[in-house]
Amino acid sequence: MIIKRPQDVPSSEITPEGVYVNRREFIARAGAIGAGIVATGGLLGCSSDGAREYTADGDVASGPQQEKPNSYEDITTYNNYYEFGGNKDDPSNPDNSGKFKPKPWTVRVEGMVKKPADYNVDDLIRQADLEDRIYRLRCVEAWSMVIPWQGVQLSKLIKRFEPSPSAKFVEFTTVFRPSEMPGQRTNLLDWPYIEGLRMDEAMHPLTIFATGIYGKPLLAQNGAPLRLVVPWKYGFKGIKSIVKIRFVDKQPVNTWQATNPGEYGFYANVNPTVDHPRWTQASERRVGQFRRIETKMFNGYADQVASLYAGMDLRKNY
Ligand SMILES: Nc1nc2c(c(=O)[nH]1)N[C@H]1C(S)=C(S)[C@@H](COP(=O)(O)O)O[C@H]1N2
Ligand SMILES: [Mo]
Repeated sequence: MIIKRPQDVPSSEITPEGVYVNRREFIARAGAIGAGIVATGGLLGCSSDGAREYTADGDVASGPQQEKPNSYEDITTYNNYYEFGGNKDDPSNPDNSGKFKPKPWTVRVEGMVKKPADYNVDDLIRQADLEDRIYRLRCVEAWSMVIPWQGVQLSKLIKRFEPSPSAKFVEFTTVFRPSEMPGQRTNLLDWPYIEGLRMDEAMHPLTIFATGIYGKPLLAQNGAPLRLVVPWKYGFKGIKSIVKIRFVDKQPVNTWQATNPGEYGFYANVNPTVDHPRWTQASERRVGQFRRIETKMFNGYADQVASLYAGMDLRKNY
């Protein structure tokens, strides 16, 4: 069971005015809001499928897979978001992401679907249940973080869009705004960034669209206002600042696969037995710690997702 946010908290209170305008002020205010949430207790959930209770210090209060979440500072300053630059500290630098406007935001739903439309992101999220979940993010360069996300199960949104039976995959696209995203004025990648999931992966209860971290709205560097989180996959599947969801019958070509197919595939399941050509995937370093830890199959979510890949050769389908 997941304890939900009270329905009577308007999203205008969860997302304070001016949040994205002045980052320093936002962090100060969000800190106060975050402490408030911890003090009231009821807003943070504990569940069997991902969500955990955490304290103001980030300690996990209970749960079988308890892991200490990374600090808000780590999560918001060590990022991959090439639209804001190629270094880990580029996306949080206001020189790169300070012009980005995540409000208002529209998501276009199209393709093989009964209810194609432009959906306002606040309406979309308000109508779904916002849940708190702690997931490990595993990046392909063998680092990881544990992040307390807020988000909605993607399956709940997809059901509302009513995909047709011929839709076998979902393709996601990041916003293209070179005037707000300096990386898009370079050829670091082919823009816009694209990702894809098989329909059953998109419908899996662990897959969420995240809108917040530690009870605070997502900052630009983490993919504001809406990004994908697929906890058993490598980090690059977690496409940020999504503006388009397309239902298709053919496997989409994702950006990293198009850029370097020998190194990055479509599935990107965390797999300690299949090394990346340039580095081991058998162990990882948690950001903020020095010791390396053993990487678990499917990032530790094997009991919940291994059946999705029964009979597939995971060396070929990397
Ligand atoms: N649009 C877009 N989405 C993206 C990326 C990117 O460069 N552009 N980087 C990906 C990679 S490689 C990782 S590891 C995660 C990092 O998410 P975080 O910065 O919130 O931890 O975002 C993914 N989503
Ligand atoms: Mo990554």
